[in-house]
Amino acid sequence: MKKIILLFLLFVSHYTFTQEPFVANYDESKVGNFPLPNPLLGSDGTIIKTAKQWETQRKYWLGEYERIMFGKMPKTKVNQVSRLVSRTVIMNGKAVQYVWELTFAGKYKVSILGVLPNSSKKATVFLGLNFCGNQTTISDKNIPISSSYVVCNGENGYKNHIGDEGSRGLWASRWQFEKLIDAGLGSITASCADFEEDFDQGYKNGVRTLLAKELGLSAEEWCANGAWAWGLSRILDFLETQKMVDTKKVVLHGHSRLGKAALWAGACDQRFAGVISNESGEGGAAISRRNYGENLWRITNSFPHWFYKDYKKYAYKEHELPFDSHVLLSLMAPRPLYVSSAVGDQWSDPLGEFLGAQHTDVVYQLYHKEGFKKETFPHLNTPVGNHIRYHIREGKHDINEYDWTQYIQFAKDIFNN
Ligand code: GTR
Repeated sequence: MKKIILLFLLFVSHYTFTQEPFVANYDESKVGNFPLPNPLLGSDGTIIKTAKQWETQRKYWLGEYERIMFGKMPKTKVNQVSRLVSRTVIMNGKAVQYVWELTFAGKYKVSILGVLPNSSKKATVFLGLNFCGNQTTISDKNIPISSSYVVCNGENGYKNHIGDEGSRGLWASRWQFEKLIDAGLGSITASCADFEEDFDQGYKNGVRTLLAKELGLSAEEWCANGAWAWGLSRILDFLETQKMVDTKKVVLHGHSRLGKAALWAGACDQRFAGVISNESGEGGAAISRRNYGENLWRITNSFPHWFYKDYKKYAYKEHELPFDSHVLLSLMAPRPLYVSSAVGDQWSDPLGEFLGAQHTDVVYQLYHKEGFKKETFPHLNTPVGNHIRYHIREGKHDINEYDWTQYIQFAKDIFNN
């Protein structure tokens, strides 16, 4: 009987706690103190002093991120075969649109879209996942419509979270392909849902389940962000087999939840030449120890599948985390890093994102890369920094033409072309 009463009480307290409405703080005076862990502090208490020592230290941090936040990144390679599905000259001859199909372990299929300059020169490209299917990024009938469950719904083009003909080109403004092509740059994308559908049971149809045996990891040992990041690296593996992309010049990018995935991919895979986090917020570029906007409790309750199961234990105990977002961002060093925010997206904590980037400075300094320490939080629409760059633009949570204008400039600056 006692046991039953105890279980009942546990259930009630759990229910009451999770049902409590979350009220985000937007008052800077209530943010509190948030001393940050030193990325250079080694597990044996010594301070890392050289870039060489940092290579060992970054492995330590990767291990901590795997242990607490993202779970394991598979080490085993799975057989991967590609097939060209279509090649179409578009934009009045300026660009070539490719659709490829990747098959993993002879059974698991993913659709990749490439929009590249129509040139014999290897292209510098941006690589990022999309939310709602490749067909939403550009209106072209040659792009297969994704049949996966996506977060888009209730708008034209979706029924029960599945896209139809009406979804073609719906999110083209987030991709700005023609602008990239006019700048001599290309873009590669795939739907995040091809690796894992974005809901708490999505893992059952995704790589975490259907390739578990081949990858040697069970679904619970990692998370949706892990599956998405893994996918980004597999797309890079594929690009390395193609002659039209310069795989030394692949810049990772991601918006919002997919910005978190891009950061984890960039941390795990140093082949990516640069990384852009567009409004990645909590669990991405924003400092979790700051009580502002979305917090760790809220994100791990709303989206438990995004993170490894242990991450939620740090809800309201962020100060006990061995790291904060500046450590994740430091794992991009010495590569160029761009963090961006929007003033209408206070939920993502713009100042927290800026500070995340700023506190990577000690690590970038090890590589004698211009740090970000001297920068102060900028005015709207005024990018600051060089090798590490940041902007906050006007407008809402989105990735738009203004952002892409900056990212194009960033790519031109880092690759000198
Ligand atoms: C929100 C979530 C954010 C962000 C966003 C998005 O609901 O709280 O952390 O990831 O979704 O991906 O659009």
